[in-house]
Amino acid sequence: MSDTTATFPEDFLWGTATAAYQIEGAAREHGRTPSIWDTFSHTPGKTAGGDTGDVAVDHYHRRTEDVRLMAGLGVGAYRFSVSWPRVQPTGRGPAVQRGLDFYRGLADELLEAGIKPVLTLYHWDLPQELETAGGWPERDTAHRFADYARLVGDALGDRVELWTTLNEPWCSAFLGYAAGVHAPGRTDPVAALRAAHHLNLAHGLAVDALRTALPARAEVSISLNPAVVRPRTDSEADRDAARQVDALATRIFTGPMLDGAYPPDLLDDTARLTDWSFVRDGDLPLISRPLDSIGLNYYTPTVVSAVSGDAVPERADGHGGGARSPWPAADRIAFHQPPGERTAMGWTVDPTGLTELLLRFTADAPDLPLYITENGAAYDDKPEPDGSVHDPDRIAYLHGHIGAVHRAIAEGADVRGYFLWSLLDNFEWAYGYGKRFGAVHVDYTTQRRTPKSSARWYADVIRAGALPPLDI
Ligand code: IFM
Repeated sequence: MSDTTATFPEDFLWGTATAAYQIEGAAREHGRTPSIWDTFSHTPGKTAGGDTGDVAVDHYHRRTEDVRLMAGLGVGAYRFSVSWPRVQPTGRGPAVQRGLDFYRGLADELLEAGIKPVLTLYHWDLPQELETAGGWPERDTAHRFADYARLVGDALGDRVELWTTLNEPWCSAFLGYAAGVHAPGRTDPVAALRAAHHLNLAHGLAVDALRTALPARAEVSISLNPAVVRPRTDSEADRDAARQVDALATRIFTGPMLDGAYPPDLLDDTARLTDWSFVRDGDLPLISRPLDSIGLNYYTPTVVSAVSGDAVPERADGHGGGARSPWPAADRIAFHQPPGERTAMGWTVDPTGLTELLLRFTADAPDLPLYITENGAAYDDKPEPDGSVHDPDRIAYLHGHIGAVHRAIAEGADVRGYFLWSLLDNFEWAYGYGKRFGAVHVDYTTQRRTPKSSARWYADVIRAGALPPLDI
């Protein structure tokens, strides 16, 4: 760990991030209809303790308090997502004004507090009716998403300058449709590949819809969670396993988005499952519409090896280790827990992966500015008797990773901002409320918010625009 101060560019954007279903609650208010996550979390056995987002951290009713909290921390930007079924119930037809008003009000409060609103259109809460009609494996869902993008663009284009189409489409496609550990809980690898393509198409169509709806100054982006894949050994077989996982995790999105084509090795690797005939003429030019920046979410690296013979491959890929794999056609690949300290998610702490990721995208997309749109860690934070919450592990994690961003900038990466995941403790999907990612602690009984030591530490970093030597 370096002990010299790392200074960031003056206009570097320091932010925090959340997502609608994880924080809002108010699941049935003002015309909101169920999303796939409402259905999934209400299905017995799908989430830890049967937790749901019905109430979450009640942000829908505490928005003003939460904006005040952020203002107190001095954050320059707030990345939030819009709940599709709140603004366009059932995923079709006209918008509900009250739903849009919630986000217009949020953006206004942020702007008044000097905080830049950063809007994500889709953070996994597909309207259930669209899933019932086939969900992301069906092409029509991409067109429904474009209509929704237009509605939101029209309503918030005057207030929001930085737009993200999808958050982590890998999770939507592969955790949702192959592994079944996320909503909608399907376990069909071909459906997952179809979903990935239709998410790509949805992104491209939404970019067009947003360009029509938004003023020219608006920036349009996407948040990906590329895997930083490392072969366990330098053997050819392990390196090939890493190549295969890289194609399934990252290039399945960046290929069509940045280069206008699916990687040939991905098509070969998955050929025994599908001929990809769901990709139609004209799709790829749409998917590769120019972007203004790329958002990257990073938590931990992935270590893989090739498995020979009949051995059952280890599946420590950090995605719940469910019975079904999220990796189509990769059944002879083992996923290993990287060595080192772990967070409460069991994810190994390794900031070097973040520098590596930023430099890879600098090489692959040299003209596109980058943002870290998510980075952070869950720990078992417990309030002290006086109510304060001390989380030195999270401070160390953030210190290491913000340092890794600084290193990447020093090596030439054009990184414009960093968004800490997450502002608040919240509903951590299938893990429920047991995993706390917040810089601000939430007492789930009283909904009381208490900034943890890491929040105060982050506020100091923001104020200084620099990373101080680690002193905890
Ligand atoms: O909580 C999630 C978030 O919704 C998406 N990215 C990863 C986070 C931690 O698991």
